[in-house]
Amino acid sequence: MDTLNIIGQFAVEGKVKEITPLGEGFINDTYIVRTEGGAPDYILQRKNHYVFPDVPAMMDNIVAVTEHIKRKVADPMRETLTVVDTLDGRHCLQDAEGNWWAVCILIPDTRTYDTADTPELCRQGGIGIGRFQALLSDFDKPLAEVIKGFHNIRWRFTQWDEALAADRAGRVASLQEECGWIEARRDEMLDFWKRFEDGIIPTRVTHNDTKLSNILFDTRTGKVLCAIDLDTVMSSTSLNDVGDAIRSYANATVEDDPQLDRVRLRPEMFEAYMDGYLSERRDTLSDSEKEWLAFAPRYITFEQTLRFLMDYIDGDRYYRIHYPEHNLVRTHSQYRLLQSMEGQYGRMQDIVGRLLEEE
Ligand code: GN1
Ligand code: MG
Repeated sequence: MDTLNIIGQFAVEGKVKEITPLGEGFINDTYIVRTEGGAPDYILQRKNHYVFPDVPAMMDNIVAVTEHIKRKVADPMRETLTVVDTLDGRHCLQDAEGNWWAVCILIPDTRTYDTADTPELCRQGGIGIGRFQALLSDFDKPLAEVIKGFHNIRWRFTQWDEALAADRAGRVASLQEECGWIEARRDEMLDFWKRFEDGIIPTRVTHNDTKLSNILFDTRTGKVLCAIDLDTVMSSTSLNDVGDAIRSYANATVEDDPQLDRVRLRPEMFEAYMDGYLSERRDTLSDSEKEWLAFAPRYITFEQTLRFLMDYIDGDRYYRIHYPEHNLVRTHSQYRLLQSMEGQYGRMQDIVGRLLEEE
């Protein structure tokens, strides 16, 4: 694939100097495009159209949301992403092989993190997502559902039941213990989700992939700048954004650590994240959202355990793997984190309760 040819079809400034792969997404392929002179550098992405069946609709979501944010912030070129259109004015491009490509401006003097080493970093991350949600609280255009039932556990259980019945990779028989972890929590998780379906927990514009590495920090101030990777921006519950963030910020290790004694929820990181989040959202959360805040990390960590295990059962079709048992290792590691959250649930509820009382 000729990335130089692809970038040439977008309305970028300056002459391209080099194009290098960036990072390790599970889903998309990402490149940094460096240009000569004073022109900006860019991020070029090949969007995974198996995961995102309608890439143009996804890009319409991203443009609508980023334009809304730009109208409200002090520094619109740094406080959200800027999508670069093609020369003929589209938000993405399909190449001859059917791949979809999109470009945005690389925001200079920024960095991301893979693990949170300090409570201050967690607090900043909480501010980042809290602010993101707050900036979009008056967004009223419909958003496309870019991935059906993304954080909808009822839909995930439908997929799960199908995956077990199909047993595509012939692995189910050897996974009885792991399947039991999922089944034991089915009712509890559906019970939570029903509150969202019934409208008790409100629908909001949410990011849906709030792990630490999707937040950009300003290297000059050390403060949070904005949420990136807006592929999954959709209408859902705010709680999922908090839960997914805690899943990564508060874990003492990476999400696929095979050494399970390193996996645990760090309450001080949970507290710091919640403190930052609530500083932006305290006044706008509904009572039902407040009530379920401490449960949210359990919900998303459960869902992630299910998704990793389901992909292993399916024969590793969704997540990029780096070794044959990778999805099973991810499953065990996420399950250990879930157990750690369950064990500390009372403490997590106390922390949230205390923070909500503070002004
Ligand atoms: C995927 O590719 P990435 O890192 O943005 C996934 C998330 C998972 C995450 C697990 C669209 O995100 O939902 O939480 O992997 N994104 C999609 O690390 O499925
Ligand atoms: Mg993502």
